[in-house]
Amino acid sequence: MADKIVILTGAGLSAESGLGTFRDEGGLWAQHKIEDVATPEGFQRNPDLVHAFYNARRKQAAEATPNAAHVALANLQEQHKGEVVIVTQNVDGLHEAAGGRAIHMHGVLDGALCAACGHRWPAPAEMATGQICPACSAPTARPDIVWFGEIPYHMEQIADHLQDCDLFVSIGTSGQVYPAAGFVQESRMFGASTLEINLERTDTSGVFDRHIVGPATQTVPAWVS
Ligand code: BV8
Repeated sequence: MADKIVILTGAGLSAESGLGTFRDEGGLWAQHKIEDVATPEGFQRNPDLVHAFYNARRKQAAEATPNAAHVALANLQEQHKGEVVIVTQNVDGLHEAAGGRAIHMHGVLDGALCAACGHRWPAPAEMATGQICPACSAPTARPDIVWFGEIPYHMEQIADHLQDCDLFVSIGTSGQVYPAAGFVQESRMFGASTLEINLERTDTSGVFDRHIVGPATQTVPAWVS
């Protein structure tokens, strides 16, 4: 197994924990238009709808348990002699629930953010329009989620990891959302070998050196062992 590994995870990793993916049949985006629930404009237009969307997902995530793939990745972080960095697009907190640690580039469902002063605090189970920020008292609480058109978190830290990893692994992501979808190319530029683990081939499969196809709860433990 390579020395330093960077692993990008997406919604497919949590699918077998019962959490919906975005672009699969009947996925989250089939039920809602992206621009209505995952953009700052959508939040401005209809904050009640966006809070309802994230309240439902926060409740579902709180009731979900990590699956064998999350546990296998946490074990890899524990046991691998080199460094294992997980960068996740997921906001469900299941990497931590499995005992792992991840860089959350798209935010977290259990976080609240003040749109006025930038203060962050643990989100209540139900967020609502006009909720007061505990730091500046403005009625500007929003989910601490990175929406389309917003800059993902920790991008400099992620770029550093991509530059010095030996192996880049993408697990359970369709590779359609940037900048995450570009990480494979970035790591290749610095000499990393690349592996895609996914239920099926994706639009970016051609860029990867290797592929393992199948459900994450089978493919990830097998790859880690
Ligand atoms: C940015 C919020 C600039 C969190 C999300 C035009 C206008 C504005 C922007 C753009 C534009 N054109 C392009 C852009 C950039 C845009 C973008 O990429 N758009 C796409 C649609 C073209 N990106 C942005 O706006 C980003 N910001 O670019 O800022 C910038 C950037 C860098 C530096 C400076 C400035 C912000 C992107 C973040 C948006 N927020 N969601 C939430 O609600 O959860 S994105 C959303 O998609 C989720 O975060 C999700 O994680 C992410 C990716 O989806 P996937 O995880 O891949 O899920 P998906 O359903 O697609 O695929 C699941 C896969 O799993 C499938 O392949 C399936 O086969 C597989 N699978 C299923 N079951 C299993 C499985 N695999 C294994 N086992 C199973 N059992």
